Amino acid sequence: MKTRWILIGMFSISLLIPIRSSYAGAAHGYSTSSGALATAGSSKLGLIRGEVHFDGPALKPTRINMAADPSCGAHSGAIFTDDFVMAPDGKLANVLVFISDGLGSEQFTTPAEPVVMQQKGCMYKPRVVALQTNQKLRIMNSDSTLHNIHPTPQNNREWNKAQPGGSSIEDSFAREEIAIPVKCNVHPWMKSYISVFKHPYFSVTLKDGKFELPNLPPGQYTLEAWHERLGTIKQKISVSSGEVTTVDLTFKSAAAR
Ligand SMILES: [Cu+2]
Repeated sequence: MKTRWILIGMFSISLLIPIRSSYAGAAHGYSTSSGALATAGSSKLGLIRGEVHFDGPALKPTRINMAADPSCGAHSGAIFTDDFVMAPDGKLANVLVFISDGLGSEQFTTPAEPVVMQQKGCMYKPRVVALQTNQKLRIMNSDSTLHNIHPTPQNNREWNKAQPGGSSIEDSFAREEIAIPVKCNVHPWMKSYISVFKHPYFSVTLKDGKFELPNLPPGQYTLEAWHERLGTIKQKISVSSGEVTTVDLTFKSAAAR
């Protein structure tokens, strides 16, 4: 396969030799409950799998002072934001990886299961959240203190809900939008990002940097990766019938802020 490199500003993506292996879709445990089609005409579905890395020294996270609210709970030692979480080997967490182009007008079912985010120790867990349009987002308050969850979207209805300790609320977003900032009006250090997609082809990395986008119809796609301090990288990628395409993405330290 001929691969094309796209550089966007200071960011780059590296496609290490695309490795193809066969992929059996739902038959091998990739459920289609997310709404993706089980087949695309006579073609078998494909899978994109990879890891996200950062090529420089770890960025310094910001220190948080929670003294204003003692009921945020006992934290051992200094508290830092989780806006840059990297494993010692350079694998990067809290990266949103998604298909941004190539799906055409395909319609996808909204999953019945909610996506859950926690407020615990006056931090959002996870910090980077993704879900489908109109899918329920369940927000738990595991603390004894009052939180106030307040997403500030550009392309969706804004909502702002006070949440007493121990309570849980649900809401949703009707339109696609990447990285809606979320704040708590009570605790100024609390921050998270919610992304909303019309399709199920997205993933947020954990500390192992891994992502997987299963059940993709064969075709040409644009793959994007977003990190709150490193920006966005993009790449064209080709998915073949019944095959796994392996791609590793690397954020460059020059892009950091
Ligand atoms: Cu709060």
